Amino acid sequence: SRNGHRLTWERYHSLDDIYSYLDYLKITFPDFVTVTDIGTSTEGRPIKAVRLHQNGGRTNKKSILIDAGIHAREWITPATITYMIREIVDNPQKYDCIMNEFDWLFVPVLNPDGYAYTHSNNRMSEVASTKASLSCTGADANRNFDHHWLTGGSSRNPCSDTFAGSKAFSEPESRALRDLVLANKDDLAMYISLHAYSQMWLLPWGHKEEKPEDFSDLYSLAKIGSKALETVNGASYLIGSIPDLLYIASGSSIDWVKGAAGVKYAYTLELRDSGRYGFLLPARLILPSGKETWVALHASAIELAKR
Ligand code: ING
Repeated sequence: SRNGHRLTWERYHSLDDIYSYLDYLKITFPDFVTVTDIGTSTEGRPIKAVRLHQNGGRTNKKSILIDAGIHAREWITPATITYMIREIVDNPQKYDCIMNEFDWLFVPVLNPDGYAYTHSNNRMSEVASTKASLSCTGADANRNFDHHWLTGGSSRNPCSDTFAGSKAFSEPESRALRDLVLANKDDLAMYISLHAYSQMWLLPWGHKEEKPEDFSDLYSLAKIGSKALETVNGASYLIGSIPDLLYIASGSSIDWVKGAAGVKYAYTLELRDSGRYGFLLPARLILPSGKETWVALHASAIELAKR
């Protein structure tokens, strides 16, 4: 195409389109973009990570890690994450300051099997690691992490949408994220897992109602991010712990990243909308979502650099 890639942010794209975009980035911005395979999905698809960095690589910089698409049907999350990548690579001067502070690591589709499956078969499949609850195959990777695994809000039943897996880290998707985090453990300043929907900025813990002792630090940073987000299109986000705003959920990525890997700032963003369209968010809302989410994360990164 005219741009050298097929992504438009005007409709939801296939996994192939998203992965070709990552190849395009690698070729077009070799000094600025590194793309790596961080694992292989249950059905054999690569799980890819993108690192945006200045001066051709890692120095002693801190990193910010953002993932999307752990849940198959939450299509706005890969669309939003690729929007943010494009915003940075297309405006390097504008983001020189924040790129000077942090490397940005993105996992655009943590669950490629599920994403592909919701494009070809069942749009509403939630299941994380493989195909669908129809055949009772596949676990919820966001219940499969080894921090208080299977201690509430997840299921032993392989036919459940919240099946925790046969054991902690039974799924290659959760292992891929685990290994990426461990490989960057000492550098990670913040981790954000993108979900949909509800318009919430969620804080740990998921497995219990009790708050971490640094909850107020996490809360104040979330407040800065969500305020910035609201300035873009007026969308409002609730901020709070997972049980306070939703439900108890054990074995999630943010609980493991904070509780086991020790990354202080670990969040989940539930992107648009607040329920009108839910998972079937119209594609015309990709751009508003991308813009406001990026403004929010950019503002929180600027604040984080001061802490
Ligand atoms: N939401 C998340 C879920 O996996 C969540 C909420 C986030 C739970 C972080 C635990 C930890 O249930 C969606 N929309 O799936």
